[in-house]
Amino acid sequence: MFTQYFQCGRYRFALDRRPLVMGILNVTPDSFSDGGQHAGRDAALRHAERMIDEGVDIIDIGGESSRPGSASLPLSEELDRVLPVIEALRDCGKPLSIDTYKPDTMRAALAAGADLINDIWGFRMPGAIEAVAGGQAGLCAMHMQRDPQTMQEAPHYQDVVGEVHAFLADRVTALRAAGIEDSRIVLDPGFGFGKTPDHNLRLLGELPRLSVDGLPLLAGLSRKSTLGAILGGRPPAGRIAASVAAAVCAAERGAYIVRVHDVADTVNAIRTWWAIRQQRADAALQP
Ligand code: 9MG
Repeated sequence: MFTQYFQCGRYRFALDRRPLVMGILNVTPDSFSDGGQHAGRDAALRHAERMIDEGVDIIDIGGESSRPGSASLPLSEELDRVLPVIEALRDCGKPLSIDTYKPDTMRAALAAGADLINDIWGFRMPGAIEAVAGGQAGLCAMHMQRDPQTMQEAPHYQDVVGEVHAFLADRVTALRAAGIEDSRIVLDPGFGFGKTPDHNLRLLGELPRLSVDGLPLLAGLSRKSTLGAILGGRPPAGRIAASVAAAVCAAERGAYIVRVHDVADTVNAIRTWWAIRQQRADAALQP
């Protein structure tokens, strides 16, 4: 049961390496933090190239916004946005993640060359587990209370850490029941998905308790509103230092993947933190 590596499609990462930096590549005209500037294939590809130069480890491609209040995108539109980007980046040398909860998009993305399925619904949609069960793709199962349209309407928990952990344990059971190996699974508490700032800070503080059987954790706090709240209402573009600090805090608490907008700053911070932790300057240079 205990796994030593994370299988991410064509790539395999040791679990004792420095945390991986997942760069966000939104192919959505209404993205809350980049103002839609990467909409369209060519702009997305330029952004991906820049992230690769900056040292990204995984590229997370998303066609549908999941910001609070956002509505779902028709399947055909999601496919039109993400498939050309996956096809163009397939041989870029980095694992490609697809941010989707739709089983049909999962299948098409895997056929086009995606290495990881990042599902904010935690593979709860009918047919989602069946779509990903075969093969070697990594699977990120995230916690969300309610759905993106309603999740920030007074989120409530008796015990946020216990409830999120129980949810993640349930998803692990469902994935294992479909024959999926532990080495393919990553778990995510879903910062900002049906949580107040205090819920998010509690989850971050207690992150080590959220893993299930030592499975790796992904943390996504980049530019999120909790950081805006901490900074007295700063807009997303003013949350970069806070995002980097949150990524390092998450790494310190055991996150194996941090999902971020600001790749260069996060890679530098994570490498520096890792070198300090390893007490070896050359640790920062390792991939
Ligand atoms: C798509 N997306 C937006 N925020 C996210 C987060 O925190 N985790 C994961 N896995 N995906 C996210």
